[in-house]
Amino acid sequence: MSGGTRRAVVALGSNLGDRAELLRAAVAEIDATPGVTVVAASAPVSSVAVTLEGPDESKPEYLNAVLIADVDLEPLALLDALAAIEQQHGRVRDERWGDRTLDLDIVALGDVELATQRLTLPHPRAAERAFVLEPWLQVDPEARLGRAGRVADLLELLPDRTRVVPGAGRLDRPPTARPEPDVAPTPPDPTPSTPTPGGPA
Ligand code: A4P
Ligand code: MG
Repeated sequence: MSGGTRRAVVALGSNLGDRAELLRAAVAEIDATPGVTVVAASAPVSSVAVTLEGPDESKPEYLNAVLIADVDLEPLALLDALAAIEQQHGRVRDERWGDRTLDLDIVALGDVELATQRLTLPHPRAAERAFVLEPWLQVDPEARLGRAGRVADLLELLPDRTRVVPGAGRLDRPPTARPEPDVAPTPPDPTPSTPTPGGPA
């Protein structure tokens, strides 16, 4: 039985390697997954690593982002597809909440509620994490997290904030995209340049 198309919210995180490039590649690969179409992806935000002992500034900082996608897969099939993308990017699982090249979590999948060994939906820790809620609000200011309520209200309750990454654009836009210059480019010099005889070769 298929549940039809559902709107998914996926959280991306990386604190090892070329973090921005890893997030950008992951967005493209998720979009290329059969049955998944990315609708929007936030800009990356930066935050201190949260470990099982609490925030740890001695660990590499994280870049996090959130994407919204339309998904025609069952929940476990989406989890498997995301795990395969993590693996392709060298994800190693040796420590819970340990450093990682790429972490892809399903924050929510439509209004599915699940609590199995492999998958809990909505994600049980999303409401406590500014590094999930802030980028999510960027792409959906009206977002709601299941029974927990409005994401904007949940964020108000959190003490921590993420930092904007200077120069980082949204991950659903090409990295080379630049705003149009608002001054006309300088016209070429009207005097044609002639090679100087005997000048440097
Ligand atoms: N799993 C259950 N529910 C889900 C879900 N909704 N989405 C299971 C994805 N996976 C889900 O995850 C362990 C298992 O959770 C998976 O095999 C899957 O079956 P994992 O990615 O192997 O390990 P993990 O990420 O270390 O564990 P966990 O408990 O999922 O960690 P979190 O809660 O994702 O936290 N600090 C900052 N600043 N930024 C971060 O992104 N991330 C974490 C990981 C810790 N600290 C961080 C960040
Ligand atoms: Mg994970």
